[in-house]
Amino acid sequence: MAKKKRTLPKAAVRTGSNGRGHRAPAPPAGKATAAQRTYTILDYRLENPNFNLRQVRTGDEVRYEVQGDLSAPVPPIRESKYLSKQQCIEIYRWMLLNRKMETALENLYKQGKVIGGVYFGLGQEACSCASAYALKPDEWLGPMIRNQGSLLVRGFSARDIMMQYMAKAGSPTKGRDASSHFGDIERRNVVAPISTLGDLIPVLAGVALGARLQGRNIAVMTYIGDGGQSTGVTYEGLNFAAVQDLGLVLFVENNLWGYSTPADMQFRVKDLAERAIAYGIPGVIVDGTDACQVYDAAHEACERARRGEGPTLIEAKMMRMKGHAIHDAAEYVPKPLFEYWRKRDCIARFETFLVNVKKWLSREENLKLIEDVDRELEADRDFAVASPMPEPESAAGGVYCEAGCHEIKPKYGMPKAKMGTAGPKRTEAAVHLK
Ligand SMILES: Cc1ncc(C[n+]2csc(CCOP(=O)(O)OP(=O)(O)O)c2C)c(N)n1
Ligand SMILES: [Mg+2]
Repeated sequence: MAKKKRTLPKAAVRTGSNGRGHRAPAPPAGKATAAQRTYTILDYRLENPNFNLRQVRTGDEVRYEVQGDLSAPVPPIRESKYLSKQQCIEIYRWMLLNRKMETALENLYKQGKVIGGVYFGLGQEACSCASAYALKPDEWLGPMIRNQGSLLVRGFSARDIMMQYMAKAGSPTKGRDASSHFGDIERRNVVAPISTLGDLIPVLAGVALGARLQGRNIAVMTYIGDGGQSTGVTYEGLNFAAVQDLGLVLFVENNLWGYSTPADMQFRVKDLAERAIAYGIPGVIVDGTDACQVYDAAHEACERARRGEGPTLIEAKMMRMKGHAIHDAAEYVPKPLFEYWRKRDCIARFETFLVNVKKWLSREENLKLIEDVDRELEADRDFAVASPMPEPESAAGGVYCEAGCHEIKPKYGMPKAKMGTAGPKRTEAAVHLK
């Protein structure tokens, strides 16, 4: 297993990738001195991309150029330490369903059948599917908008997701909300995505705390982008999870863009996994286009969570292969960058791994599996298209929680808290203002 040692001063002297970089005085060449500490970031990748983006201004025009080497050969899939043949094939199937469902959604949008926009996780299917696959059914997931594959793994069908995008009466929110803004706290243990970036992190930490109060250490998983990780609430939520040893598995999905802002203009650390050092928790880097690496890191983080040892930050490096949403043609992305990452397509590489390298799927079995996914999807799409829109009279129902509309019960047992006998506690303010 590749281990990367990095001293903090070394990270601090990294020159900014777009020429704006700070230059702290370089430490003496050679070994770290006694005054320098060394931290370890586990790096599962089989390649270390060596390029960055530079902003170029010509008059009013701003564009980005890639600097560095884009010619490196495509790495193989790293064999999993934990996944069986059958589990690998299952993850591959989820990834296919994820991609094909999004292609179907794009077509539905172009036919005018979608209400609102469509968000894509193109190129990120390995990260969504293999991460959620590491959770147990009674653990919790908080997906973001690109993690539609995670929703499939947690038990939502492509039909649910397509109906949601079309605001149909039978969709998870019965036409009340658009895109992937839905969850299921009763059966599937999925917290709905929260638009304000980072807010899912303290919420999921709270879920882990709730489970602990009920006597269980569970793994809870959520995601944040390279852009969203800059928010204050990311720090607050992860720091809270760290000091409370809560089983949060945070995937930082570094897909190189936040809207049209390149990652190189979003942060100065070389790898976002380095942020883990400041929280006092493990930081791991994976190739987000390699399902086996994603699963292994997620599995190890979930096991740590179940042992009650606290959170893990996993940085998954990949590329957002479309614009922010369907309205965005991503013209600002340099074409060679797309070409580089297209060669690293997570599905094509996993397919090669399963069919040619491991020979766990014959060509015929693979074709049958793909046909099977197509058939499932077509049936779901036809059902979704034919299903009715909500009745206008129902619009005001189910928006606010009415008394008794749903009961929130402890999932794992009664909270282990003692009831006091001294009556209500006096507030601090009451004491001070006396
Ligand atoms: C706190 C907050 N700031 C800004 C936004 C607007 N916003 C929505 S998505 C987005 C870009 C997010 O980029 P990133 O976190 O890298 O995720 P990606 O879209 O690449 O998956 C922004 C700025 C928001 N939703 N919440
Ligand atoms: Mg991003």
